[in-house]
Amino acid sequence: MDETPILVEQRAGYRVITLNRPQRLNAFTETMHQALKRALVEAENDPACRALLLTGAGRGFCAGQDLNDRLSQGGETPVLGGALEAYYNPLVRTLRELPFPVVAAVNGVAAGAGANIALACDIVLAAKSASFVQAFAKIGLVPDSGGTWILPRLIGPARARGLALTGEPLPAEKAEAWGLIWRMVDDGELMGEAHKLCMHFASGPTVGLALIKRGLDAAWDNDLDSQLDLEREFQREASLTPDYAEGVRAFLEKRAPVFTGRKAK
Ligand code: T3D
Repeated sequence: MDETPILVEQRAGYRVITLNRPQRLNAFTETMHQALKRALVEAENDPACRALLLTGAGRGFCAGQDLNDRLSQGGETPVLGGALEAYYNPLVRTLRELPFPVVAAVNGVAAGAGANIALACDIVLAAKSASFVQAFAKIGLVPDSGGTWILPRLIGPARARGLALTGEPLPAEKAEAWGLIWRMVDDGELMGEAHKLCMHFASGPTVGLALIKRGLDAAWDNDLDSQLDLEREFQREASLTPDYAEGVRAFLEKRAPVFTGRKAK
């Protein structure tokens, strides 16, 4: 079943990574983590890659950790700190830090770490039939993969607590209404919309977009003064890119800009 736990497709200017263990709703195994890690490193090292689309095969997005690998064996209970350190935490950090936008196309249920990995992406599009489940409490665990950090920031402490403590599924429509995700779309439109967004980003001012990601992430912890300083630095960096010059020229010439995504010389 695990021969190709991750599918990678190269498109013009972006890559599509599909979690591919549909029989288990794309739950994570170690092999799948390793394959995903390789795919992300390759995407990051490819200068032609200017956006990433992450989705799931079959009827689910991802059901988190594959619990078959967590059955206690011979009375030995698995201790999980190591798996977070080795796989889940680096994955979330990588998704946040990739120097281009990451779009999650949540095609079905996203549960446990699967929900929080989706929420770690820059833009979350969800099919109408999708749902987000903080399944952890149902098996005696705590939200991981950044869940305890991102949920209260996105939807406020009361809703974050409700979702985390009950493990109740949150349908896509409500997720959109609560501000957990960017947009819900009809099931049949999900992949088309996700590709459209990636194509847009693939011809965008990539360095500027990467700085936007970093600026917004830093803002969670900064006071206004520090954030203003950071904006000054990032704006200086963005203004040195050829895309800024092109953006201004295109505006004044009343035409669409042609961004290359190149760094400043
Ligand atoms: O361990 C560590 O390294 C620490 C890190 C932990 C991170 C985590 O993610 S912990 C949380 C793990 N995930 C869960 O607890 C979710 C478990 N799954 C579910 O609660 C439900 O499957 C869903 C709510 C996601 C979907 O429900 P439903 O009714 O749509 O589907 P289903 O029938 O339950 O699942 C379909 C199949 O996928 C089924 O297999 P079967 O019976 O057809 O052979 C089911 O067993 C399998 N499946 C779903 N989730 C998992 C799974 N198999 C293994 N692990 C799973 N997580």
